[in-house]
Amino acid sequence: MLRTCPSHGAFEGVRCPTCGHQSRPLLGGGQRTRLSKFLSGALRHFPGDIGLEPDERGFVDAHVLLEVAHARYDFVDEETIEAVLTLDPKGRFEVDEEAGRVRATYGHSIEVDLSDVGQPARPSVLYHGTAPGNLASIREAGLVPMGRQEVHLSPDVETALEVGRRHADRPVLLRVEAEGLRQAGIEIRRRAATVYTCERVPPRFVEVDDRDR
Ligand code: HQG
Repeated sequence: MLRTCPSHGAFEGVRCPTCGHQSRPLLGGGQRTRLSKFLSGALRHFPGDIGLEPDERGFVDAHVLLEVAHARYDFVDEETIEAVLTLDPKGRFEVDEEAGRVRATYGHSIEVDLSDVGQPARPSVLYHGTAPGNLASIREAGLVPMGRQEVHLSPDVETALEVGRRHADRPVLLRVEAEGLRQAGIEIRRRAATVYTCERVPPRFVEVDDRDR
């Protein structure tokens, strides 16, 4: 649930982190999730279908985004959309307030230039959670972007397993030798706090991590 404080705006939790007031509810958990999924889909996968025109870096006009989201869900207004975009727990969205535009920071299937999102990173190891059924093919071809522009990797085991649970109840945990990947000339970028991406991971840098869990 998101709440909002008259003095300090939207916040997550029970009390305003700045003044401690409980203030009023803004958006229920279900509404927040629905809106976040719609915005992610709109910015990553189907902008053209709903009248959005992303520029080459994936930015769309914030007012047009508000209009299409409001047309979809009548609980959406300027305050609710801003709260969902700026308080996203994974940093899925980038809001450029000055220019009045918004983009997704990762996960795209549409072609976009994200070379200025996040920073190049030099982790030694990264993780990836996937469905057991994908394993044979990953052993052969490595990790490839499938429907997206890039391969998505996680900095820790828990996050990777959470990503993997979107695909299977008992996901397989893969360990990616990120250092070797970089030495092979494949750039890794940190797109958001728990999201790293690269163009592909050849099979020699992937191994199953079957630690007890
Ligand atoms: C698999 C979510 C067979 C790959 C998450 C994965 C992430 C292969 C699936 C972000 C393969 C693609 C992305 C190969 C890769 N053969 N299967 N050679 N190579 N795969 O959803 O990484 O919550 O496109 O293992 O948290 O699961 O939406 O990618 O299982 O950060 O913000 O092909 O999306 O973020 O699935 O998830 P996905 P993902 P949000």
